[in-house]
Amino acid sequence: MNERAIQSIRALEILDSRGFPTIRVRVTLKDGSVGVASVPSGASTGANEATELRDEDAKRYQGKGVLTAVKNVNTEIAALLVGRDATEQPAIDAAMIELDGTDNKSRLGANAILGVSQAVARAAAQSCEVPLYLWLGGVGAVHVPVPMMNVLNGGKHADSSLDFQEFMIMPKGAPTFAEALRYGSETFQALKKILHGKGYATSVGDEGGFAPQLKGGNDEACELIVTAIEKAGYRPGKDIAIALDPAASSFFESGKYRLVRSGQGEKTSDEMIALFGQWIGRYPIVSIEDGLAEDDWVGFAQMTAAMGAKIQIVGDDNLVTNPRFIARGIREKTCNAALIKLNQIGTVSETVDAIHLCRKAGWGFVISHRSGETEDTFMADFAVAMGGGQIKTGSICRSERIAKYNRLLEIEAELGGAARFGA
Ligand code: 2PG
Ligand code: MG
Repeated sequence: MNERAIQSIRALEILDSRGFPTIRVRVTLKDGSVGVASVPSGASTGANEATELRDEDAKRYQGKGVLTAVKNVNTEIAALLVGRDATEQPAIDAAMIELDGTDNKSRLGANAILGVSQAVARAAAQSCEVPLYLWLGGVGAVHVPVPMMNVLNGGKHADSSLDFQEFMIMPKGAPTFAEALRYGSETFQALKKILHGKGYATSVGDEGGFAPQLKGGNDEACELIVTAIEKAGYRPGKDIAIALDPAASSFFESGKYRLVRSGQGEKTSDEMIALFGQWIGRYPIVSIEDGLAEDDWVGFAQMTAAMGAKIQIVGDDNLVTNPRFIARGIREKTCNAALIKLNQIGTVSETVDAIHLCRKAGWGFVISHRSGETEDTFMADFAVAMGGGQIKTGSICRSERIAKYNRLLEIEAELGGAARFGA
């Protein structure tokens, strides 16, 4: 009898960090190993993401219940996979994709499928008595990523005066992950004091960054971050750089970028690129994700041609962790890096495929959380396993974000002298 065969699969409807339902899956193997995984959920989603199956029953959670996805796991998916060897991740993922039978996992739900995919990986790791990062990444999994910490929230993640969704600090000059986290935390606290001193609110948005009504809008956000870095005793650009995710699809309407909240008016694609060009001259920005809208492939290519040699141009909503769109992005020189979110594509194996494509093209990649998260830390192990050297998992507050950082601290300590910080 195969001890690593799947004995049971059970799903449960739980809540995410916004209080909306999501799915948790528990996989048990014959040998008693257990893998549990919870699936996150985005707010500023790309149109081509795999489908997050919601019940659309207005009587429960405003239609956002996931009981259908739970049922799909407990019935069809469990029937398919019970008895299968949990160490055969690619075959298990392929079987679920086939069972679903659609292009975007809309029949069974990407949330249902990913929950199982991740829980299977965890159960297999436990059965083999290795940590998850080692199971997924092998002995080369020693690179602990540099965090991009989202200290000011705007766009769809907060009612602040910021059109741009994420203003992040990246402590790339730190010697270790533990030190990077300290740099980030101290800068976050310095920023809080500065905001307070200026009479701005210090309440936080969905990803734990501050969400103030800055009078100077997006520009003031960058200026305040530079001041906070200095106040905390660090050198902007050297110790700590800035990364942005404007999530531009969220303010792109009828062919124009509408910077309504900050009062910066309407901009064309060219004008947005010019604005970013000025900003990278003025602020220590090293990475811009979704600086343009997901359908603006031409603009993206122009932006990459204009500044891709200087900074990282990351595609998120346009590439949706999908090898098909990433391949197009590589062909058309749309970006030079991809954001990687397991739930945009829906299985562990396909996410690994997406990353392989990036590597082959010489692209960077950033393992990312969603704005609706849970206490699950799968992505921390996954980031170390994939070795790309970058992770984006929110601010330095709110436990659903900190859980990932704490897991990375644990991994770095466990790796000891073998640990490498960054790529
Ligand atoms: C993003 C993500 C995560 P959401 O746009 O990169 O920060 O946001 O999960 O809302 O899509
Ligand atoms: Mg994004």
